[in-house]
Amino acid sequence: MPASGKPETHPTIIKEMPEVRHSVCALDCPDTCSLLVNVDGGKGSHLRGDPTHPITRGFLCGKVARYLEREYSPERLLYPQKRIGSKGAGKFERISWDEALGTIAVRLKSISADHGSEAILPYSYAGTMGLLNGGGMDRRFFHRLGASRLDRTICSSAGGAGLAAMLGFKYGTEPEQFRHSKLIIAWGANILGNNVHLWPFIVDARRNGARLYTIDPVRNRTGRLSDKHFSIFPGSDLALALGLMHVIIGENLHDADYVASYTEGFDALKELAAKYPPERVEALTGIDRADVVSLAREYATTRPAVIRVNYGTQRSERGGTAVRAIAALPALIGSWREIGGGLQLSTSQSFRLNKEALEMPELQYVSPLRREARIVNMSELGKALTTLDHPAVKAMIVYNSNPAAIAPNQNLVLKGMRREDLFTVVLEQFQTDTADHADILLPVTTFLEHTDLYLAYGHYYLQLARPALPAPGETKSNVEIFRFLAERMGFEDQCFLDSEDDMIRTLLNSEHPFVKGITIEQLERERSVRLNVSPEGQPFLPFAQGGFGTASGKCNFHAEALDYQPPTESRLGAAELRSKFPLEMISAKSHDSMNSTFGNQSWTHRQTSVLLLNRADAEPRGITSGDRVRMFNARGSCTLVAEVDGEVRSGVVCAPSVRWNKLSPDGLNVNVLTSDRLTDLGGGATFYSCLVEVEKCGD
Ligand SMILES: Nc1nc2c(c(=O)[nH]1)N[C@H]1C(S)=C(S)[C@@H](COP(=O)(O)OP(=O)(O)OC[C@H]3O[C@@H](n4cnc5c(=O)[nH]c(N)nc54)[C@H](O)[C@@H]3O)O[C@H]1N2
Ligand SMILES: Nc1nc2c(c(=O)[nH]1)N[C@H]1C(S)=C(S)[C@@H](COP(=O)(O)OP(=O)(O)OC[C@H]3O[C@@H](n4cnc5c(=O)[nH]c(N)nc54)[C@H](O)[C@@H]3O)O[C@H]1N2
Ligand code: SF4
Ligand SMILES: [Mo]
Repeated sequence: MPASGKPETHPTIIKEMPEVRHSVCALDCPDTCSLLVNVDGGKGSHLRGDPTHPITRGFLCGKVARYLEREYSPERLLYPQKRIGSKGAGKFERISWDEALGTIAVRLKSISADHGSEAILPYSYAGTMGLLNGGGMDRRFFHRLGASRLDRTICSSAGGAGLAAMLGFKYGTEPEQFRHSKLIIAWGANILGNNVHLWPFIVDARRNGARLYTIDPVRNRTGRLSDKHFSIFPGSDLALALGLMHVIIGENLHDADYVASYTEGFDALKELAAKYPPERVEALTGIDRADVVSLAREYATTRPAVIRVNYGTQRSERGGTAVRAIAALPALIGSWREIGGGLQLSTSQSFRLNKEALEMPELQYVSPLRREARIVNMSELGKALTTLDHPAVKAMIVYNSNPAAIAPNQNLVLKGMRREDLFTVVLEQFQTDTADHADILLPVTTFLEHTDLYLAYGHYYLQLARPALPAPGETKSNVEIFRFLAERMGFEDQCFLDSEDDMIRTLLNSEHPFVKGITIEQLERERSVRLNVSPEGQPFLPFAQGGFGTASGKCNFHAEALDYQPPTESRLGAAELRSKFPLEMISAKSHDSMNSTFGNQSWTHRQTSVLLLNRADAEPRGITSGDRVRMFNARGSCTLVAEVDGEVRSGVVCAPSVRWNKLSPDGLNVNVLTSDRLTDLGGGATFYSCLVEVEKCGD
C-alpha cells in the first residue's frame, strides 16, 4: 500500500467497466428484440442484442445497431415549441411546458364546447409498440374527453381480419419451430429485411435440407437467397391460393382426416377451387402453370411445411381475402398437426392482457358525449380532414405517427393538415413532415428513456423495459404528457394518477391462461417471459386438434367469400386506368429503416430515393439507371432516381419506402400516388394496389 493509504491501482484497471442495462426495442417490427445497452458515465456507448433471448439471439438489425446515432442526434427535439411560420414551413419558437399545456387545454375546451368533443381526433400508430406509451394513458384521456375514436387500420387490419375469419385467432406457428420445417414459404414476406430474427431458424432448417420459397413481385434480398422465387402479379395472391387448392384437392393430396375432423365447408371449397385450373391461375397471377402445379404438390407432400405470410400480401384491394384463403392451406394439408408446420402472420392475439382495463372505454360515458364516440378510419385521413362533418375535425393530436408522410392520398392529407382552422398538436422526437404542421410541438422520450411493457407480433415473449438512459432536455413520455393534459383539462378521475407500474399491473390482471400468473416482479427479474401457450419445454401447436376460435370451433372455409376479382388498380383491373397508368407501383419497406422513422438518416434517405424498374419497362421510356424520373397518376406525382435491374418483374415498379417528403425535390413522397380506397376486409390501406406511369425528367 502506498503512503497515501489508498490502494495502488493500475491506470488501465481504474477505468470503470461500462454498466450494462437492459431495454426492449419498441419499433414496429415482429421481432421485438431484447437489447443490452452499455452505459458509460451516464451515456449510452453501445447497443447489442441480448444473447440470452431465445429470439434475439445476440444480434440486432442494422438500423437499431445504430440507434444511438438517433438517440444523441443534434436534431432531437428537446423543448416544447409553438409554430411561428405557416403550416408546413417548419418555423418554431421555444415555449415552456406550462404555456404548451395551457394553450392545448384552452383550445381543446373551446373546440369541445363550440363543436362537440368529437371534433377532436387522436392520430397515432406504432412509433412505439410499448403498451403504455402506445395505447394507455392516451386512450384514457381521449375517452374521457369524448374525442372521436381512431380505427387503426394503416398496417395490418385487412390481414388480421382475414386470419381471424379463417382461424378465429390471430396467432400461429412459433418462430422457433421454423428450424424443424422442410419447406418454408415466404409469402409477401421480406424476412431478411423486415423480420430478420426469423432468419437464423430458417438457416438451421436449410442445414437440415429444408427449401425456402418466396412469393413476391419483388426479388429482394430474401427472394435472391431463396431456393425458388415465384414472381407474382401484385394483389393476385387469392387466385394463387385457389390455384394451389385446385391441385391439392384435385390430386387428392389434402389431409382428408384433418379436413373431416376440424374443418367445415370443404365441399363448397372444392367446387370453388375447381374453377381455378393452373392455366387460369397463370393468367391471373403471372406464375407459370407448371410452377403452380409443382408448388402445390411440394407443399402438400413435404412434411412439415410452414408458411410465413406477411403484411405485404394484404396491402391490396383483395388483401384481406387473400390472407383468409392462404390461412386455409395448412388446414387443408393438415400441417397444423406438425412441429414446424402451420402458418404465421402474427402472434399478437396470444398476449391476452387486460387492455380494456388499461384503455377504459367506459370513460366515454362520463365525457360530454355520454355515449361511445364515432370512429374515424386512419387510412382515410385526407377525407376525414376535408369532408367529414357533424362535426368537422377541428383539432388533431398526433403521436407515434407521421401521417404527412405515411398516409395514402398525400395531397388530400396535406390539404387537410394545412387548414388554418385546424388546431394540431404533435408529440415527436424529430422534426418530421407532420411536426412541421403542428401548432404546438411537444418533445418526447425514446424507448431507451421510459418504462414500458411489450408484447410481440412475431414471437411469444412478454417483456418489460425500464429507462436505460436519461431523458434529455425537457422531453417527456407520452404517458406523462397525457397525464399532465388530463390534469390541465380538470379531469379528476383517479385513473389519471396511475403510475406506469400501476398500469402494467392492470394489464397483467388477466384470467386468460396464456397470461395468468405472470407478474411485474417476474418480468423485472427475468426481463422476458414466455406466455403460457404450452407446457414448459413443449412446442405450441395451436390447432393440432382443431380448437379454432370460430363460432363452431372449426376452420370454416366459407368458400362463398373467397372468389377472386383482380384489384381495380392492377394490370387486369379497370381498363381506363390501365391505359393511362400501366405500371403497378409497390412501395415496400426499405431494408434499413422503419417506415418513416429513420427518414432523416442519410442511409435511409439514399435507400428511399430510388425507383426500381425492369429493363422491359425502362427501355421504351428511355430510362437508364441514375436518371431522375417522374412517377405520376391522377392523384399526383413525385420524383425519384431510377435503378434498372432484375429485382422487379416487368409491369411492376418498386419504391422502397417511406421517405421524408421534405427531403425530396418536390416535397412529396410516393404516398402522393397511393389511393385511400380500402381493402376488402378490415378497412385497411391499399398501398400496394396503385397504378402509375413513369417518365424520364427533362434536364
Ligand atoms: N427494414 C424494415 N423492417 C420493417 C419495416 C420497415 O419499414 N423496414 N416496417 C415494419 C412494419 S410497420 C411492418 S407492417 C412489417 C411488414 O413486413 P412485411 O409485410 O414483410 O413488409 P412489406 O415490405 O410491406 O411487404 C413484404 C413483401 O411483400 C411484397 N409484396 C407487395 N405486394 C405484394 C403482393 O401483392 N403479393 C405478394 N405475395 N407480395 C407482395 C413486397 O414486395 C415485400 O417484399 O415490417 C416491419 N419491419
Ligand atoms: N407507401 C407506403 N406507405 C406506408 C407503408 C408502406 O409500406 N408504403 N407502410 C404502412 C405501414 S405498414 C405502417 S405501420 C405505417 C407506419 O407509419 P407510422 O406509424 O407513422 O410510423 P413511422 O413512419 O415509423 O413514424 C412513427 C413516428 O413516431 C415517432 N415516435 C417513436 N416513438 C415515439 C414515442 O414514444 N412517442 C411519440 N409521440 N412518438 C414516437 C417517431 O419519431 C416517428 O416519427 O406506414 C404505412 N405507410
Ligand atoms: S427493429 Fe426489429 S430487428 Fe431491429 S432491433 Fe428492433 S425488434 Fe429487433
Ligand atoms: Mo406496419
